[in-house]
Amino acid sequence: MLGGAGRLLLENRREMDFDAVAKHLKLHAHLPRTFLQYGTAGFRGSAEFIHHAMFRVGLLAVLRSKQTKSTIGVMVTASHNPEKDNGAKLIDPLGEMLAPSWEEHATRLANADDDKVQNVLSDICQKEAVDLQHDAFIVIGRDTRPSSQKLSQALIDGVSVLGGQYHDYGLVTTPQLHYMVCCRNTHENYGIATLEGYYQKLSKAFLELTKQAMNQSDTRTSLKVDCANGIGALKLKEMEHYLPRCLIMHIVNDGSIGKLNHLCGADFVKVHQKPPVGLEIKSNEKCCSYDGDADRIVYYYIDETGCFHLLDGDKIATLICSFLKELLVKTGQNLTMAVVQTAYANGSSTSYLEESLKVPVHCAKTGVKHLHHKAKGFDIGVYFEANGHGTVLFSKAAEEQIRRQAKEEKDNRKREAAKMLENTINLINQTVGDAISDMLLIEAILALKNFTIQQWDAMYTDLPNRQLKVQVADRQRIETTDEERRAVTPPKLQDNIDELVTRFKLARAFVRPSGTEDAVRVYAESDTQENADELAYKVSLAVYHLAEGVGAEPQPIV
Ligand code: G16
Repeated sequence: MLGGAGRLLLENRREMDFDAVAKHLKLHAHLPRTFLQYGTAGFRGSAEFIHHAMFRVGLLAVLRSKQTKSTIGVMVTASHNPEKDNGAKLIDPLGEMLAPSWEEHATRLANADDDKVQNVLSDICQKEAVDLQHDAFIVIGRDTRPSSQKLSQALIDGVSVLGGQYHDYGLVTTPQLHYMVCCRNTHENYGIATLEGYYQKLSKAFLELTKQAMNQSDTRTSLKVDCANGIGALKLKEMEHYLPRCLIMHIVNDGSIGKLNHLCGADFVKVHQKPPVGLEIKSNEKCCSYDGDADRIVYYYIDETGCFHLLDGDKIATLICSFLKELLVKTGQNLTMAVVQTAYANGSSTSYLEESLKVPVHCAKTGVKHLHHKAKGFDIGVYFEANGHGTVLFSKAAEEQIRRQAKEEKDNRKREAAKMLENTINLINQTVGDAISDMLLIEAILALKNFTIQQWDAMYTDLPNRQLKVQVADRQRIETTDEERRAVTPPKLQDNIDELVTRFKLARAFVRPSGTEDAVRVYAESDTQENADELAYKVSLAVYHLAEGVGAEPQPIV
């Protein structure tokens, strides 16, 4: 007599059409030259070498969907990476990033030899108690990379060969696909699972929230938006018609001429601390940049002296926190609020949040999945990476409490504040960082506070900082601990960094292997830009020498 697990195995064997899988595997053959890791945000690599992985992601998505009995999403994108790269991000039922145990399955499946794929699939089914008799439904989206359509086809092939049903949303931003997944799995409680539904939900919340500030006929705010020549441009243009005229947006780097992420976009602006090409910037003009799949945003301006000012994820978190805190005080609600940052957070932002705003700050490893997870532990969890990727999470109980107060509160002042909080909740994409939704929230807050970008910037002063990349033979040789703030291997590296840091004022530095690029990232901050640059340079030299650097030795920053 077979037990539950044995019976499931037998039924699964009957359900899985191994012959069809084998036939299709030949069409999407594995090129054994590259090892693919499901990294910080999914698979990333040169588009020519990931075709087989996309087919296998399709297979995996079906298993995950059957196991969770929910719709699963797959976004074809390599986000901030160069145009020649591509990749996939899997989206779990509530619009969150894929669960860590499944990341391991994804890596194993992507790297298995063709003749081992069936074993890996059976093994996953057994370990995760996947019942293949369940239906599977996958939603698919892609960014504007030239390779995305073909890779998305390989993905669909993988879904179909295991009998999964799918809906292809075509060109969408990553956060839009996260939104669709969440809508579908909450019976559209979260929103309507169409682009129209997304635009209407966000624009309605924006209009309601800013009613008070934008009703004054002379209130106009203008913003230059660099869309990194990516999908964000197409989607923002679609959304423009839903937004009030007083929000004047000039969309640049819309993909009509430039190359995706090339000398533009949020990552370029953050790392190089200068404006993107393609954007003419006059002094004190408010500008922002999205990344290639529009899940990150940073703001910036140039002052009268020509000095560039970046308002990154840390500044965004601070602005949002101060706004939410003021509203909470007005409502009289006693809800816990915390901020989650990573090691990249500027030291000044952490001090400001803790000392001036009195909001507790927690540190997580790089990768929104880690921040998201920590932020879920509070009534209101604000999480932002310094690179501009982040959002705000409201616990179910907090959300219900706020919505109830917005409806039933007798005190006018408190009710109005609760309504504003309710509209803030509706405006935020709680599934993941979303450049469009974050931008609208920031614009709403600035309008309501009657703040210019300069006033926002003046909330606190960033410590000068520098980020660099070092090429090494094997970046996995760098192992870290303490939320990536300390290196454990190679030996002596951390001692070296510690010693270097003592030579500079207000200094801090750390190194970590990137999970999206073949490089080791170096971060340093200090009292002056020269010192931050010098410290970053010296730390990169240490990495280069102790972790088998390849190519030319790092050079001083001039
Ligand atoms: C992804 C992740 C982010 C992470 C970034 C860089 O962003 O979603 O959480 O900060 O990669 O990661 P790493 O330093 O490991 O390369 P995106 O916008 O590229 O998807």
